[in-house]
Amino acid sequence: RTVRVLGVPMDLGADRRGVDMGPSAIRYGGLADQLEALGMACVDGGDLAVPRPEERDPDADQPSGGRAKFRRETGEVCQDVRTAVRATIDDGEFPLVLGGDHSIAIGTVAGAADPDESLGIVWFDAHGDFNTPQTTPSGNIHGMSLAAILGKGSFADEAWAHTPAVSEENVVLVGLRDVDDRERDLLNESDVTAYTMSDIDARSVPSVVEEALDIATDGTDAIHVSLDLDWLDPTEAPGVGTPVRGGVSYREAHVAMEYVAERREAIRSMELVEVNPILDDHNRTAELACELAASAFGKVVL
Ligand code: DIR
Ligand code: MN
Ligand code: MN
Ligand code: MN
Repeated sequence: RTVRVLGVPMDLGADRRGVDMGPSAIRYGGLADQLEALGMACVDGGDLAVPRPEERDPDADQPSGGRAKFRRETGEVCQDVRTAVRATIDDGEFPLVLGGDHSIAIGTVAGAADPDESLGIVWFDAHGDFNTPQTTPSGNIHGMSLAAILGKGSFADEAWAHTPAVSEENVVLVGLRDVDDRERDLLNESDVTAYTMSDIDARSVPSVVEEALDIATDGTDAIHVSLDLDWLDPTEAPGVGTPVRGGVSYREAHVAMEYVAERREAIRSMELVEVNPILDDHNRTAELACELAASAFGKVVL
């Protein structure tokens, strides 16, 4: 299989932190070498153009009764991501999208979801990313991207955001430990399945991840895997936009990706997001992202 790497140096979806440098850091971390060592062909599609936040007004063009900073620019970038991901799939290649903040998932999923099919999602994250412009405490779209995909709040009226091919019943969050109050209500009212770190403590990563993959693949044509590096504990992944203590360990992350690899026939697209080189320790978080991608594509010891 040929993997096409698509960089999206996006940092409009959160207060400016340095995740726009994530695609470079992940490339320096040895992504292509890791994938080629598995016998995969790896082509680099380069980076998409993303406007600089300094040259735009975050509060232009806001939804009624809510706030979504850089809404217009985020919509434009996500439409470009959608086009690039769709073209990659149409060419018979596998899209591996490098962030950038997690708002880019709105575009990745829109590109991966064929409108005539159904797409499941497994979303590894410390956060729910389930705010809407009406519930958000920050106005940052990276904390809203999953809600946007599912058409929550005013995203229901935004064609670039809402992807009807994704049903809540086939969406699974894994690793939660930081959820806002109104976000929690929205998540609890939804049909999304959410596994917290407490669930992982009680049941172990293999059991939770296997169940998550069962739910995402149940009756769907394909699945998308979204990996926010803040899913891991900051001791392993310090270089992320919004670190939160109490995440999964190095080994737990690898074993999770090994379970993902067992379903790789069902996986249509994957993304690695929120790597922040400014907070990193000698690029180790980006290197870890490359290693985890290799595990997800089937790297085994023996
Ligand atoms: C917070 C932070 N829930 C927000 N979200 C983050 O701004 O909506 N998502 N960091 O990745
Ligand atoms: Mn996220
Ligand atoms: Mn589409
Ligand atoms: Mn996160």
